[in-house]
Amino acid sequence: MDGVIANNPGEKEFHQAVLEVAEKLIPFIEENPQYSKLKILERLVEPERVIMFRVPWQDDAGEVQINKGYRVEYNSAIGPYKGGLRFHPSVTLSILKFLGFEQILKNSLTTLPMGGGKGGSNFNPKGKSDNEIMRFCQSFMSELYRHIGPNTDVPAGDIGVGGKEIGFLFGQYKKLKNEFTGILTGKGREWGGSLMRPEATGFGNVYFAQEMLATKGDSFKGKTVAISGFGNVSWGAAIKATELGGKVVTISGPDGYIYDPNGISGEKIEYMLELRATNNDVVAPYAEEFDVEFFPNKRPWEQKVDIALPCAIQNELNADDAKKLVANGVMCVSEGANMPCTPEAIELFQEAKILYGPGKAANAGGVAVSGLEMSQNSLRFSWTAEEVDQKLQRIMKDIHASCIKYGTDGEYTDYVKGANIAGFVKVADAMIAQGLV
Ligand code: NDP
Ligand code: 2IT
Repeated sequence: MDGVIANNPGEKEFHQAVLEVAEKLIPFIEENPQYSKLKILERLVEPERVIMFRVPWQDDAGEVQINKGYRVEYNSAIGPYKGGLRFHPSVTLSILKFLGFEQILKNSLTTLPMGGGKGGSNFNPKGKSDNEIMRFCQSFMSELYRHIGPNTDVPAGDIGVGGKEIGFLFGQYKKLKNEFTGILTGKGREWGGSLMRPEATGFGNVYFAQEMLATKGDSFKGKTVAISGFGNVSWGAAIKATELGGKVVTISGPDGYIYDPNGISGEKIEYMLELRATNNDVVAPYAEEFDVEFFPNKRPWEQKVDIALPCAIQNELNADDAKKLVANGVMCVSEGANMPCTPEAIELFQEAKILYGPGKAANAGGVAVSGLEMSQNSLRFSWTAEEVDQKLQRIMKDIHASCIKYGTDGEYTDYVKGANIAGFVKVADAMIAQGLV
């Protein structure tokens, strides 16, 4: 860790992500000296390539705006670089390196041939018109296009990048290259997208939680569920948790959270899509629309629930939140977002021996269906929604089984340890086989 901190000064989110992995991996590496001898972990923390570029664009008032653009091509040992693009004002190199590093192990866990990468911009979509978003996306792709390709690097969505942005990015790539290829995933279903990709992360997260609950002979039926965020992942999680008999009582935004004691289901879930499409960054209008309570500047974790699904952003659930959840008898926490729980919160969950699924395992369903989209594009074929959903369920079961295999000690499964070791072994063995490159 001293080396990582010295070589990547000030990148605190990146340090946090590496520490979480290193803590669990180092004892395993010590027992398997082929990994330490060839310095696999030391090589893994260093991205293969980092691209940083200028993104100039013009707003509706004719003013010139300049943002930073990035793509971290982290590791290609088991497949082309793969991972989302995040457009959010908080984006820095540290955030994208933490996400790219996690993505290597997550993609390995999916069982599909995908390396790890992540990119994005500090562009703030809040309050922007569709024309502004389009001009921004075109400018972003005018540089990115030369670094990506269906066998090189295949970006997708993340915070602030959904179907609309993927469309604008794809259109610009196609125009510059004169090629219709599967260069991005999360495309529209009419032009090469996979059915179920929008739902995949949230559904996958609930499938993973369902597997964890099954180890205790339990399920979502009759359980109360707190979800944070109101974006793509939260939406999918709310649909599936409700379908399996759970009652979702919260969603949240940067402005606070709403508590709906009757459960967020049916048209209320569809309303989340409207909220997201306004680009307004708030969840409060839900409270007015459905006459429920809004808690400004608070997080949903203070409510008494059986299951918590953090689906918004990194470090959104800290030790105080974890204490409240545990005191209120939470039995399962499954991360839809990447690194939403702080290290102190994770420790509290594990001490209390509750079921805790880390993002790299629990939210891998999104990138897994992206991998299936790549396969469909290569085949020039498309599977039905049922076929994709079945494959997704199979993959989430397999990821859960890998976590059990590497993370169980006696009665308790440490899913963090399980996910980190299982994800690492495949990448490490591929790196050894491919020599010092
Ligand atoms: P979206 O942009 O669709 O949604 C993110 C949501 O969270 C937005 O509504 C956002 O509002 C809100 N949000 C931001 N900050 C906070 C906060 N502090 N408290 C509460 N809500 C907040 O993104 P996604 O749903 O795609 O991504 C959510 C998380 O899931 C991210 O951590 C992402 O990395 C992860 N993830 C996404 C996958 C995908 O396929 N999309 C796959 C795997 C993981 P606003 O944007 O207005 O700030
Ligand atoms: O964090 C993630 O796994 C994603 N944002 C999805 C990446 C992808 O390539 O689908």
